[in-house]
Amino acid sequence: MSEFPHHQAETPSGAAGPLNPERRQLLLGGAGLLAGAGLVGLSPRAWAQGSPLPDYVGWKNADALIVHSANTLETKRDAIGRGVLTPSDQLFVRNNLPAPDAGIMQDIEGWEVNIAGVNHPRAITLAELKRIGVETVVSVLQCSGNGRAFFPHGASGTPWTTGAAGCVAWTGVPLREVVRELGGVAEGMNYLTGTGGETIPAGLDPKTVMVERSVPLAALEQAMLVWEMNDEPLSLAHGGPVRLVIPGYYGVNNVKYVRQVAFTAGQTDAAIQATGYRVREVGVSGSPDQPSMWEMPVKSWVTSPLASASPGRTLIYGVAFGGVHGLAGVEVSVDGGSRWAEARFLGPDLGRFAWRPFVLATELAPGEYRLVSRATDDQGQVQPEERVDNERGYGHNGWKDHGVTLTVA
Ligand SMILES: Nc1nc2c(c(=O)[nH]1)N[C@H]1C(S)=C(S)[C@@H](COP(=O)(O)O)O[C@H]1N2
Ligand SMILES: [Mo]
Repeated sequence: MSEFPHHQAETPSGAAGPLNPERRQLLLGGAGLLAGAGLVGLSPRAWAQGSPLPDYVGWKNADALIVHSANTLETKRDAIGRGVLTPSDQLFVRNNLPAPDAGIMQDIEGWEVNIAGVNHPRAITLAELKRIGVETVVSVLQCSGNGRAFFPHGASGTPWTTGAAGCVAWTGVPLREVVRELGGVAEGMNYLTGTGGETIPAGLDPKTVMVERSVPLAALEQAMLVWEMNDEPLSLAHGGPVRLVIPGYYGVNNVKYVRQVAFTAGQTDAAIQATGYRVREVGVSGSPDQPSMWEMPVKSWVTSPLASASPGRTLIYGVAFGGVHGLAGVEVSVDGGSRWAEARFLGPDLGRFAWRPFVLATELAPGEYRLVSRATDDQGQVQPEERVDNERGYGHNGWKDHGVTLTVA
């Protein structure tokens, strides 16, 4: 991926396109203000005065969300709910770059995804994708940094606790069907590389900020190009018109506003891949030889009750998932992990990549309790007790830190 392919939205001359000169001027107009903040606010999204949410996520349920920044919204721990799917208006949002202008949603059927590294490469519109095939897959969407707030070294990045995760239904076409249409993957390709459709502000080296992620070619088995989330057209906030979804993989690999999917021999040299999202010891910088945030491991946490309860019968709720593997079971402890009881799943099993709400009914006398949960995947891998400390606070699935202290009185 040596070149920076042109943005599909540059082509239309629509007034609201991201590259419309006036609009662009507007976006960059605030750059001086942000210069000291580095990449934090390349171009802030509009945010109506007094409104609890930025405009592009104005349709969300503000009561369910913690607004870390205009580009970073977390679902409150008690807002996950007990349903099998996370309501769209409560799902977290994470943008490394500001979301593209809403103008890209004006002609969603005409949105083009360039497919490269196949035997017959070409650009393909959403209208065409919809004619190739369709499937609905339920998967957990979880940011690599979910649980970062529990790392004691103060890892830099958003201090997510549990709410940079949700479980949603994606509808789209399996990428392998698109690839078959285009003659199959070209020889010698080892990775699937997706490129996001954000406009890169002028004057910046695209490689330093662009969202371009490579995953091992094996992920083609489950990769999808999706246009619906929870049975509704994919919103701009969640990557519309078209998003690359890799069920079982961390959030960052699920490239929003995808404008290119390329099969490549090596991984992209974009910073977000080469040095970002790399697991390494505290104090060490990122480099391509370190593990990348790809497949998600087994994880669970309690969602209710979170602080207090009345004595007597208590229902303890939570969510559990196997990540890239299926989920086998989940246990709950009310004494910080000394004794465990098997919890019961709530609602239907929506497949290998979905999470499952769970519940355990128990009797609690007045006192203080430490509620923890521990899931096991279908490969027999058990959620570990401890986190693995690492520089950026990635991949925390340790059950101990995710516990809650409950006062029964
Ligand atoms: N194009 C693009 N895709 C992206 C991102 C982004 O900034 N731009 N952020 C990634 C990260 S880090 C995460 S955790 C998820 C968040 O998905 P959501 O905003 O739909 O919850 O999107 C991923 N895909
Ligand atoms: Mo993320």
